Amino acid sequence: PFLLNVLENQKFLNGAVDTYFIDEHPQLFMFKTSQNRAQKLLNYLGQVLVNGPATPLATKIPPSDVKPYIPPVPLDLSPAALKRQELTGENTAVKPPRGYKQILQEGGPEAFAKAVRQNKGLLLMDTTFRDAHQSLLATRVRTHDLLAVSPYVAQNFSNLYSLENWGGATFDVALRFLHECPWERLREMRRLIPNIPFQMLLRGANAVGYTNYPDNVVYKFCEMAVKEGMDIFRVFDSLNYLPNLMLGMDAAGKAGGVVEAAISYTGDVSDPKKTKYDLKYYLGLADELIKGGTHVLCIKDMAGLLKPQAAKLLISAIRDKHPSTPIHVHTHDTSGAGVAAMLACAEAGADVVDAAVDSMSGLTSQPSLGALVASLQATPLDTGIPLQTVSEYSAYWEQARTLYGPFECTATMKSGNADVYINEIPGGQYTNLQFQAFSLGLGSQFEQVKKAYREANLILGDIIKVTPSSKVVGDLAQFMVQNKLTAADIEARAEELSFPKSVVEYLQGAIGIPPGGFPEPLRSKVLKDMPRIEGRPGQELPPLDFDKLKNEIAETYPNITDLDVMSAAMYPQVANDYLRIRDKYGPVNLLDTKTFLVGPTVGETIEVKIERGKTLDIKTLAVSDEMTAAGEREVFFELNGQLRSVFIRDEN
Ligand code: 3PY
Ligand code: ZN
Repeated sequence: PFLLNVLENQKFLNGAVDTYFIDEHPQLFMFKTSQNRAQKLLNYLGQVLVNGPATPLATKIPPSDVKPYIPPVPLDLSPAALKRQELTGENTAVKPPRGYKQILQEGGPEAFAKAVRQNKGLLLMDTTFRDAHQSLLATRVRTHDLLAVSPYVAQNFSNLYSLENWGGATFDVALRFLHECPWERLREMRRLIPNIPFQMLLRGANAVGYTNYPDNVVYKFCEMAVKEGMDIFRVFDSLNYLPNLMLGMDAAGKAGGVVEAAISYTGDVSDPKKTKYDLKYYLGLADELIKGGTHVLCIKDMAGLLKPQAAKLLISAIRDKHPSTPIHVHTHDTSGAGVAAMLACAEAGADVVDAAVDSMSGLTSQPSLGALVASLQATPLDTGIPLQTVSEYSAYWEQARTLYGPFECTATMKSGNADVYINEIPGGQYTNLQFQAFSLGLGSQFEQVKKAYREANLILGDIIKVTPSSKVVGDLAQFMVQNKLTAADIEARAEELSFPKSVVEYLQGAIGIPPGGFPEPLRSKVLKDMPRIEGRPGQELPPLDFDKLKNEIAETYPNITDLDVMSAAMYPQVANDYLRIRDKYGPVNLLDTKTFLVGPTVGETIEVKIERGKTLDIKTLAVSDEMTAAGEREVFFELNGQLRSVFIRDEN
């Protein structure tokens, strides 16, 4: 029968729908399966079979053959739901329990913050969908594997403060390496998890990039994120530079989001000898952020430097001074002291702490969710989450993680390392630097890089280190190791050395002004008469003309959406490559992870859910040994029982 689809539905077009709209009107989402898309996917499979992985793999560990067991959720067996199932082929879970998302929807950010503050037990943010895999698996976890367990999360974790599932490096990596749309990921997670607030990491004026954007880009980005389902914006600046922080906070707040302004933590407040970043510094910053209207205050310990004793001092001091502001603490477990530190935070008055599900926790990721839940059971801070539930969730990730062997940090990292208190390298960067050192075949180089990182930090003025300032320090450290330069060499030869671009730009003021100002005489020696940026870098930038950008891209890709345009505003080249690949290979995000990474196995059949209720069965039959005159190989498939073949240029 002819069915009108959603693009012709007035209610939908007016935006007057909630997340249940899709479930209640499945017929509106029936589009004709595009033969074209199936053909494009065959081209992708052929390409990987003939020429190898289309995305770079980092380790020698292959993706496992496992189909992760997905813990079941209770199904809705009402006649209406069964009808929906018949139409879409998709099982419908019962409506998940109410969560903080509903409190937010009904009362707005202030009511949400109040409810969080009034909660008796410790609340948790689950980082499994973002920071955990950013730290352990090079941010490579795909939408496919996130969505598979999303209904379980919605049913069983309704008392989470939030699920961190977007922002940070996920935006870039989704487009660049996974060839999938980060916006689509957000929208689909929202559809399956209507009850838990979603949280993202916003790099202040750097949004989800590595550079400053014009203000209108940051505002529009936040607006679009809220529209697609984002709730809480953890806003930080890599130098704790207030004007950048305030810009991000204002953008998140104006978009209707919960503002969670973050103080990036470095140094050690429990060490009286470390005076640059002392209690007074952090309390002053907390005052400013609260005065600036943050709904929740975050302590962002991106390297995992907040020792239990320091946590007690810092959190209780902020708690005393600001009794009504919720406090949320983020950390990494690099040293192994993460659980102890988060328990100390909870006892000192923090409302929320971050954790990753057990099988995705530890090392440079967040401390274990199960360990925290178990430690607080039957105490006044009980999280209310059953350990058995955590364990089922963890079992899913334990298996799903094996699909990402090619990005597994444990290929080189075997344990936590308390030397992070000396080098202060943030979690994600720690893993990256180790990978790089080992891939050069020089494990011992990592020791040198860590030492150089510490020196580079001091040369640059002992700065806060988190994206993008951490890259500046990392680049200088690599430069020192490669050129065998000591701190004394840098000082003596600053005028003649050709420093990495990021270092020069940092000294110019391109990412903001560090606490205590720029290091002199280094700055003057390096910059000489180069221009310097005074004040907030983004202030100088002319607004981006989105219409113009859209028209430019539409010349090549006529079907481009406003979301694609925003991706292009963030990452021009990366987004362009993504659009090219999408145009050529279709929805590769729908392939299972092993197939996506290393291609299908000859003789086997894979299932691809191309849309709700429509599945493609693709059997890979053979790759021809012969090459055509044009240098192509023919790859044979059976697509839903019909023989198909594609010609792929052999690039070997
Ligand atoms: C990011 O900016 O991606 C981070 O995770 C910083 O901690
Ligand atoms: Zn982090």
